[in-house]
Amino acid sequence: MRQSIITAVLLNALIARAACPFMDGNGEELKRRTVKVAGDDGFLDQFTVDDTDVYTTTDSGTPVTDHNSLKAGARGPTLLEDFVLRTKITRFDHERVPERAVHARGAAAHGYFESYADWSNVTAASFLGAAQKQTPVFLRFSTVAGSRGSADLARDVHGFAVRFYTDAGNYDIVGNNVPVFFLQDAMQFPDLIHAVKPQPNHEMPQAATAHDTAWDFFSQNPSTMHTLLWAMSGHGIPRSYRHIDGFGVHTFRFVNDEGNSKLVKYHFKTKQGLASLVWSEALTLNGQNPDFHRADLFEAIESGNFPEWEVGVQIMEESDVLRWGIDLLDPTKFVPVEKVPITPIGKMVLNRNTANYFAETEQAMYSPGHLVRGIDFSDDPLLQGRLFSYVDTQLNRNGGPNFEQIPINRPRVPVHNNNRDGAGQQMIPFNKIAYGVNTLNGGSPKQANQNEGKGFFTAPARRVVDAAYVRDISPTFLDYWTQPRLFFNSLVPAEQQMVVNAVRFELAKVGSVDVRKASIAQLNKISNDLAKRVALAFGLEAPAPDAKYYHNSTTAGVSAFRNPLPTIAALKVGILASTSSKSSLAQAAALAEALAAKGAFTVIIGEYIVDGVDQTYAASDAVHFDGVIAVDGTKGLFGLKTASSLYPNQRPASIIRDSFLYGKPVGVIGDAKEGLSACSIEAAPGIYINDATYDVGKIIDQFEQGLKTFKFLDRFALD
Ligand code: HDE
Repeated sequence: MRQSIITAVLLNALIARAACPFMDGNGEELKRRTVKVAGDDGFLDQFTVDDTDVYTTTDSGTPVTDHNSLKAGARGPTLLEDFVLRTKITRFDHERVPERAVHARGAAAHGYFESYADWSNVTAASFLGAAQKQTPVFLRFSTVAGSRGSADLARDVHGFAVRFYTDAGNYDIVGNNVPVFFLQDAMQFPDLIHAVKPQPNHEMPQAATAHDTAWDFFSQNPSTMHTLLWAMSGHGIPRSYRHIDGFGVHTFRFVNDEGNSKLVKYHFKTKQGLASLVWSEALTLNGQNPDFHRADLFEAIESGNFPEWEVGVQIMEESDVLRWGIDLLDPTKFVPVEKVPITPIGKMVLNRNTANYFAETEQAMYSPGHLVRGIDFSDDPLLQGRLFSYVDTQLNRNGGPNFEQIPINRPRVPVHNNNRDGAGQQMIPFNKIAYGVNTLNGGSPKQANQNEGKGFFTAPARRVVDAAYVRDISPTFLDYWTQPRLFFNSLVPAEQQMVVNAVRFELAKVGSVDVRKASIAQLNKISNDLAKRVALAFGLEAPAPDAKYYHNSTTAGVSAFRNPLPTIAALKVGILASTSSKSSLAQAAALAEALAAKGAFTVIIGEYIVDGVDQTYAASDAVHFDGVIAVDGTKGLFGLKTASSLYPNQRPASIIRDSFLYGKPVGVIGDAKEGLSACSIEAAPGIYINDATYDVGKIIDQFEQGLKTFKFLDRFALD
């Protein structure tokens, strides 16, 4: 069963385990792994429960047989007395907590951050205080608009929430996979979310901005334009969570022990490379495998392919706040790397899956207000609003104030203060003196200061200017179009086309012609080319240039398609074979082994499952793979007249055709060339045609390059 994945696992020699990670096999997966991985301080182990070889008990610990309720006679009524039944059913009735109001759908993993150096010259943050210092992290990825049960490939901005369990308290960077946000003021957040969530009359559409209210909001609130373009590009439909970057978005401060502060912006650069899917693939995947992203993350980590990010900061002076014609307090702008390069400060590795989704992922309660000494906020009005919202939302989700005591939320340091009681209090405060200032407990818990207790402190350089109270927006926030244009200019042409196509798709689902026109008017302020191409799809007159913000500048690092991937680790290759040909299965096995040696996952597909076949054609589709190779001996599968009851008509050919259409590498060996002919595919970049007397090494090298190219963009039409 799935030997190829096993091979990758064994090669990595990190976790010896059996078979597919989604199958419980011989029961090993049911137990929490005891092998310690780097950065795991074992803190959560004290809270884990192992149900192996024990008796069932009630919640209060009484052993019971709970398979039958207590009845008055075998066929009589169930008795109210049955406390076992009542508590079991009651517990079940209360299993759910409210899902997150936004970012409800997500997945998470544990890992560690390792500092590259002692950064105490710029920050007093202890987790950055020494080279190679490791700090446990918990990273949750998410989409924004969809509910908890929605599909992973919804086109959306992606959450990238990192908790550092530092030795000076928890520090959360609750970021996204794009460096900017839709809004500049927290006051508008409920409006944005009401507009993008399913419409209130019929609760449709789920997890999509392709509807009237979303685009009405976008077109009437131009601060959304920049993030909207990122979401419409490849960044909105990433290949996996492993293939996205993360950003802190807001400007924060680093403060050192002397009280000197710098402005900083966080970047988490994926070491797997940026990779994105195309929209038709995403649409199919949402039906075929709505768990595609969480499965990828889980499988990669289980097999020892630990995803990694380089963590960096753009470091700026306090006086730089308006220096580059952008206001660093405005979260709809990023600082181009040409202005301020990114200083790498450490690396972050995810190396451990959760043991329990609810206990860990669902109960993880992040907050930008989880801050540690050495770091400080900025006056970004969106950030300021977030500082209120997150705690409030946790109170709602958890039903009380003790959510910080849930294992996944507990800091790794002792908590001492005079906060008391509340639903679900887990601790037994020993001290009867729950107030300060006191004398009866020697003044304890004492107040830390900078020297004693290493207390948190606000950057001394922070100042408020003498100004009247206003409900207003800063004039330095008002250019909404220059940076989206910078982003659009910096994409490769096929990627620009993807943005055009995405907007065409979304606006096609918008019923209001006025909303369409208003949206195109906004796009026209960014780029006349973009606006004209969108207008074309709706038979609307091409708008005249609205050129005030037009420019030809570009910036590096924002395209998801410009660079080949550095690694093919944990990418998945479908190998099309035939159960009717022993030699085809042997060839498939040899290819699988060679690809596994390069870290790729492989799935050998056959008409039915026999030894050497991992999956049937009936359960396979091009969207499951990053590339496909059809081996010699499969010719008979591709002819138009070769219907089989074992799989839908033409499935083997459609895997090849769709892989081609989605821009994936396609290899054929020997008579599998028939598969290309059946789909009218001719020789082209990323199409690898090999004779029956093939050389495994050559095919694998070609195919590795193909996988790294990831998308062969010349297959997509431009207009
Ligand atoms: Fe959030 N956001 N947000 N947000 N956000 C939440 O908090 C909110 C914003 C982000 O994996 C909620 O615990 C307001 C920016 C992520 O658990 C809620 C505003 C950025 C996550 C909330 C913003 C984010 C959330 C819902 C504007 C990127 C998921 C559940 C003032 C920098 C965290 C929760 C996880 C979650 C409010 C804007 C990222 C309702 C009011 C900007 C990654 O409190």
